[in-house]
Amino acid sequence: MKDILAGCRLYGIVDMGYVRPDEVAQCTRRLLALGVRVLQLRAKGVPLPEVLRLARVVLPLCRDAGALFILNDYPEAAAEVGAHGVHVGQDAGPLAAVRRVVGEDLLVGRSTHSLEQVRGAVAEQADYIGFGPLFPTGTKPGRPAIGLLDIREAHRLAGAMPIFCIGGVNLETLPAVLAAGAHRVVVVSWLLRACAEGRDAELRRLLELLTA
Ligand code: TZP
Repeated sequence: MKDILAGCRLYGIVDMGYVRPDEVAQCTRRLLALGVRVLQLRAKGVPLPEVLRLARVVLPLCRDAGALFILNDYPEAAAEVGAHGVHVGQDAGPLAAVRRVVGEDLLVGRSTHSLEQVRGAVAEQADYIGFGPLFPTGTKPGRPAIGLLDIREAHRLAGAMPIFCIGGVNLETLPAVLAAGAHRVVVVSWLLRACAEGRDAELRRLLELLTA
């Protein structure tokens, strides 16, 4: 699992803020067909039984594609459905407590929004971190953007721990994000829209930029 994580340049999220429940399977298949090999289900505000149901739709598709399935926010549910990992925010408490719930085999990712939080995630031995939001984003409304200036230092602090830069990343902003030192990104709204609208040339270009 760690090899897939380390080799991943594009982390995709099936975000229920953008995807209708009846579109989840198709959306997952599109992201996987594009080559996404780390895929998260993010279902903020969705009742737990429905989160479990959706997770059981996405997980086998990921498994068949050799991709990692990460559940956002619900360690117990991640363990219950047999996800490859769980992703938690700063409000989830110590990662040691999360690991006690999910066990040693699941990957644990942490959102970070500052260099201080990166240091914290390194000390807690997260398996990977998200770092952002780099730009203001409608996916996390009201969350202040942290900009690009700390990306290089975040990588220095994180050493071998994979960092996925997130927040307002799209075809237009990606060159600046990469030039600022990012190696890996999470793209949420732009990717979901581009996949749904079949903007294949733009999607190819995004992948080219990431793998160049
Ligand atoms: N965490 C920090 S920014 C963000 C999350 C989940 C949302 C990023 O979404 P988008 O649509 O790619 O800006």
